[in-house]
Amino acid sequence: MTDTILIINGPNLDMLGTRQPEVYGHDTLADVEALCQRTAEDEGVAIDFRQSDSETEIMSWIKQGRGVTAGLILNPAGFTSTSIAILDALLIYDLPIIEVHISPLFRRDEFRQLSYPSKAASAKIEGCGIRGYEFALRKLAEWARG
Ligand code: DHK
Repeated sequence: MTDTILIINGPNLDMLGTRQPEVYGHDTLADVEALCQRTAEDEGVAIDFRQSDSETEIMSWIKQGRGVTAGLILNPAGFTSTSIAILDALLIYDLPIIEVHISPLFRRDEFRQLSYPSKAASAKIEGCGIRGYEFALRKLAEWARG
């Protein structure tokens, strides 16, 4: 059994740190990766950390992760409320998935409330800032250990 947790970040998350810091904070995507790397080392797992603006690429990564990773952290970002195709890829993935959002979607725009990925997720963390990735990684590591 692999001990690699796949972490996929959706569109515009490459701009963390400069993008609406009042909503997403000042940490960059490199800071998120460093936090995940430290957490992974602490938990004794490996990570495969990625970002893409492409729905096609995200679907491919999810499907390629099937059977060769132990779990998935997904921040679907702007695809959250639009992509049935990503939901279908997540249903194919067939391993534990935690959906993460940096901001508290529950008190943001109405159009952000619908999440297709949630229908395939085991858990969802939102509004904890980038620490949400750490919490998700610790939970997936716990599940991977059985
Ligand atoms: C990130 C985005 O890019 C938005 O499209 C989502 C999410 C919220 C976040 O909070 O991480 O609506």
